[in-house]
Parts: sequence; C-alpha cells; structure tokens
Amino acid sequence: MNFKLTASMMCADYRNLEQEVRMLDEGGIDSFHIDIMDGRFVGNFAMSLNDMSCIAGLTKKPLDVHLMVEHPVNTVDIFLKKLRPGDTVYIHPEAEYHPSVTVMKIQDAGMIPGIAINPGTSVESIVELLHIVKKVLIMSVNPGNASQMFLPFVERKITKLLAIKEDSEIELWWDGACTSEKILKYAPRGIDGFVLGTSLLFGHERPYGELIKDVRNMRF
Ligand code: S6P
Ligand code: MG
Repeated sequence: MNFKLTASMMCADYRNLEQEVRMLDEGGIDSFHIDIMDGRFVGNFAMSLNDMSCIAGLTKKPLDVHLMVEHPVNTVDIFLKKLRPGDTVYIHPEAEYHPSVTVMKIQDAGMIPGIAINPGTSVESIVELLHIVKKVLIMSVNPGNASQMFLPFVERKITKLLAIKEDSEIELWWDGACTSEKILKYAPRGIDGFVLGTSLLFGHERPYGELIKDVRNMRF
C-alpha cells in the first residue's frame, strides 16, 4: 500500500530535538510536520520559526509546514525564506480574506501549496481553491492540540474529497488522531499521507523506527 507518513514535531521530546530528528529520519519517516500557531487562530502556541529552521538544518527530508495563524499572507514570507523547494506550506482558508493570494505566493516561492481545512469547513466552501493547491490537509480534530478525540462527522467530508480526487491531481492528507484503524480504512481508499502524533508515534517508549515499520507493515 502506497502512503506517506509525516511526524508531528510538536509532539517530539524537546529535551533533545536533534536526536529526535535523527531517530525519525533513520527510522524511515517521509517528512517532518511542523505545527506553527499564533495563539489567535488557535488558542495555543506550539512551534515557531526557530524550531522550524532548526529541524530544517537537521534533515534533508521535506518539511510539511502547517500554519495555524491568522492572515498568513502577512507572515508567510518569513517562513518561505527559510524553506527549500519541495517543502509544503499549508494555510487555513478560514484564517484568510483572500486565501488564493496566499496560496499563489507559496507556489511562486517554489514550495508546494496546500490548504488545511477545519472539521467545520465544508468541501463546497473550498472547492475553487482545489484548482490551485496541490495538497489538502484534512483536520479530523479541531486544530490547536495533539491527543484529541477523532470527530466522526469529518468522515462524510473525506468521502466527498476522495470522489473529487479521482478527477484531479490533488493529494489528500490526514491530520489528527491518526490510528492504525484509520490508516487501514483510508489508505486503500486514496488518502495519500498521514500525520503521526501521539496516537501512533510519540510517547510510546519504543524506537521510532519500529513504530514506523509497524505502520508500514500493516496487513491491508
Ligand atoms: C493539531 C495539529 C496536529 C497534531 C497531530 C497530533 O493542531 O495540527 O498536527 O499535532 O495531529 O496527532 P495525535 O495523534 O496526537 O492526535
Ligand atoms: Mg498539523
């Protein structure tokens, strides 16, 4: 089964971030998911620019930057300057007056543009953006925190997006409460990638390499 795995670095052990990155890298993770928050769009502060740059300097694998900030058009440039072509930047359309402007800025800077959509955001409200983004990060929890409960009403939206994906080039990624059960159900249906947080990767007291291998070796 072909699907990608990205590590939600807000869940990492910051006592030794370098070692965390190395163990994930050597353990076979595909990319590093960087949750940037501003305390306004979501009521939390997770990672910031310096954390992102630090991780970028520790790995050659792509970064997957999830901007949970109000009006990212005002600050996206400072992130773009520190990224490499092939890195992804997701913005939340709910946080922007003119999300297509910000998406095009990301594209023009050579990064992969994406949108992250909240559980309460409908497919209908973002359908035009699907013509200009390469990736959609489907939030199956409300953004802001790790270790939350999966919100089952999101499944109907996932089914709609999977149908749209059949006639387009977009990639669909899953963010929030990602368990083996969800990967077993949705990888075969066409979800391209999954954000691994506390449910499957962090805080399990087993080497990351083993945990990642377990996910890849699941029987579908
Ligand atoms: C939430 C954030 C996510 C989480 C991740 C946690 O605002 O965007 O990336 O860090 O989903 O995973 P889990 O398995 O702890 O819910
Ligand atoms: Mg995220």
